[in-house]
Amino acid sequence: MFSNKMEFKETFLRRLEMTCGKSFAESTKRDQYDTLGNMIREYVSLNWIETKEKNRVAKNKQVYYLSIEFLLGRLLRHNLINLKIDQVVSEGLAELGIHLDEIEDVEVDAALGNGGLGRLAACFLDSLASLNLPGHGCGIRYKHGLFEQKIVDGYQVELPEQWLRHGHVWEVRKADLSIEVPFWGKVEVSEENGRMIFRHVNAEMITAVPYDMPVVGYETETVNTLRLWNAEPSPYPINRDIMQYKRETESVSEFLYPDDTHDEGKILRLKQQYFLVSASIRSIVRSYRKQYGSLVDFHQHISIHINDTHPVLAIPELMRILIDEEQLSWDEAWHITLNTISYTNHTTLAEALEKWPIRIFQPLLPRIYMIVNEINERFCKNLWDLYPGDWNRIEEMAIIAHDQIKMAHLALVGSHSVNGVAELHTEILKKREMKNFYEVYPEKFNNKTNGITHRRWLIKSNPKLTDLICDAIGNDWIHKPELLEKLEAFKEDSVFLNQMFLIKKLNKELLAKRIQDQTGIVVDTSSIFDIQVKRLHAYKRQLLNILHIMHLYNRLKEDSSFNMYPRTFIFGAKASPGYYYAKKIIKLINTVAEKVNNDASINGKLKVVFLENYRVSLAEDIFPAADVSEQISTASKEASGTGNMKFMMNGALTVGTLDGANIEIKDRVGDENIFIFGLKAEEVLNYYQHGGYRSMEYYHHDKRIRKVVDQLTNGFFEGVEDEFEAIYDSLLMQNDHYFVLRDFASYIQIQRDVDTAYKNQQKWLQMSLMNIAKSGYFSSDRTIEQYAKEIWSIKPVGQFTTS
Ligand code: 26M
Repeated sequence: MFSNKMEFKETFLRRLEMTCGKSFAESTKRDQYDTLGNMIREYVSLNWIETKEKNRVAKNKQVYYLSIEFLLGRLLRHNLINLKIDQVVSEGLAELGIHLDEIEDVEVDAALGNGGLGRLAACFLDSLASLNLPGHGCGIRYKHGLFEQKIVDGYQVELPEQWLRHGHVWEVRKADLSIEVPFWGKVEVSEENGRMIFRHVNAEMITAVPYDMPVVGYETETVNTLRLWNAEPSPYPINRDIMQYKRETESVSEFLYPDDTHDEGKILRLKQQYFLVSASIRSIVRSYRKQYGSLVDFHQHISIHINDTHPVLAIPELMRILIDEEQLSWDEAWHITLNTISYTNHTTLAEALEKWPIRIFQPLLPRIYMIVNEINERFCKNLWDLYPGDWNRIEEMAIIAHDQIKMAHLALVGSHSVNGVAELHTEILKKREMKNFYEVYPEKFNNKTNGITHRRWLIKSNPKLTDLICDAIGNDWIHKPELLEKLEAFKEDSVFLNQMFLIKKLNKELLAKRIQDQTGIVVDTSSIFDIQVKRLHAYKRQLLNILHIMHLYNRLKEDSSFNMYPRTFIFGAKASPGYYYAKKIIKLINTVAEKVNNDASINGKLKVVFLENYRVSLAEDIFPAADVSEQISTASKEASGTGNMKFMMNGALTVGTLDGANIEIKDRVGDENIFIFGLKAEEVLNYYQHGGYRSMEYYHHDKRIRKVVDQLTNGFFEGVEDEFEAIYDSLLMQNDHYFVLRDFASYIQIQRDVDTAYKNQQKWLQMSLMNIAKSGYFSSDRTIEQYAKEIWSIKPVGQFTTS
């Protein structure tokens, strides 16, 4: 299509005129974006076809990653970089007087996810393709991604997100590959030649139409597929109001649920889950049958991974196909299903564990319910053999109990591998949350510590640091990120350290500009940029951070000689629309910001910024500008965290609890290059088990605590004295479930240590360097290599000889 700048420019101009019907001079930024995007998609289409063909011919084992969320962000620059044509393109465009940055800004994020779990799925796709592994994503093409957040008068306001308003150049609709997904109706059971026959009759069909997106690997010819399903009315006849049917059908892929913890038990959510699962499994089986005929060796060629329990109906759906359509026996079908499916757990929070009332589940999915029931009965019989008479244990472990179906139990029983997402998290699953299951199936449990793609989170987001690293150690690290360790050799190189400093400063200036454009707040780029960006949750303790800021403000006001290095505290966070308490915290952050930023008497030592609408594209500007990374969850609550890794890779130092992957970050950088504080997981869990914590005592015994807690309600914030009563109550009346006051003193102390450390610039830069040098382990390439080898048994595909 083009192999140099000249050819690129010619093709681009010709295509622009052809598709937009305008001259170059008349074209808008959007015309230019659309033209470029379509060009790039076509550019990869040959390799896309070749990848599929190659996998088919070689009979490679393939993995399908089923996820209710894929938080992709923007794709233009990402694809240009992976194709290694970003330079040709940006220079070619520049010669036409166009800035690639401006074109890039036309693209809206594909925000088909809430947070960590969805972004992890997107990083995994990038690593699979970049490692030449045959692995594909299956998800839902939500018409509206995660809501857009506006801050009005300090409060969060949600607007519907509209990423498809101008179309999406990266997708290809494949209506001929549509799948009919049945809901409702009933199951007729009969017997033919001594076999039970199950017929699902009077079902209402929803058509699942696939939209495929190419997943381009870095510097490789591999192009995998992300298949997103769209819900549309089926051509099958129905006997009810057609308009209502159409509306109900389309609602299945209309909205992403905006909660990343609470299981709401809404029927539409269950419909979404079965819609995703059924369309995906049937399409996998359809192409498998075409190639292999029989399904008896299915598990030898196919691996299906379920991202949390949301797609867990993959287990009964595969059983249904093997039994009802393929006419295998239960035991044969079970053998295949068990060996095909693997499962990742992402949380131990009780409120996030999915369960469905039978009264909702059974009418909607009658045949699937029968199969879940049978799985449960056989499982309980096995338990009875293992633990005869131990009714309590069996009731606790059953998949169906008290008229509810427990999705995590189904996942544990029906898959051959169960993994947690960080070492501590996996230990907590084995020793506590899933202890009973670990006793029965010890061989299933394993850990796969999360990772992030260094291609988006370093190469794309921080090009200056990337160049510096390449100048220093070459570019082998891009393919083997653990080679970043070579940077350690520059620890005493003051020229190198100074360049790191200058790059951080430039990145801070870019972010400062953005902050000023968005909020009007002017921040000092020589202050410490101290950042907490993540979903808003009580357990993530944004409250601890903001109370500490209030404390610093109090110190500055009380004592004019109080000496602190100037700091800019930056927050970004969306609260689930129905999460009252989380929304109060947002209001509190904005209220503190208002007060502190407008108080001239503190000489600009303290600034507080809340950036609205935190999302992937904004994150890409934030991580490179951070000095301090706030990872302060109540120990044991954050399964892994992945933002912690993005900060580290960009040279920020972590202030964190010993929770999730923070522990593994500490193990790699060493105690001297991280700021650890607070209760340990064991201590937190012991408090929960045995009691003994009285938040009121900490309030009474520490006047710093008393002062900030009182300020929530005593008129310190004028005009909003009633606003924060719920926060006040949670801390004192409800005994501070997340140990904010318990960890407060220790947090103040560690923040003093940060202040002291930053004053020694050389030392700080060395610490920062060590963080970058040790971040290679947290590349999702390492994570995916472990999944490929230890769970999926898939191997890299050889490169093509053509092209
Ligand atoms: C479930 C039912 C109904 C509505 C929403 C949900 C739901 C959606 C997303 C529940 C949880 C969801 O995500 C959980 C999540 O993002 N967990 C995070 O996973 C990351 C990747 O493993 C970890 O790094 C984080 O620690 C963990 O909180």
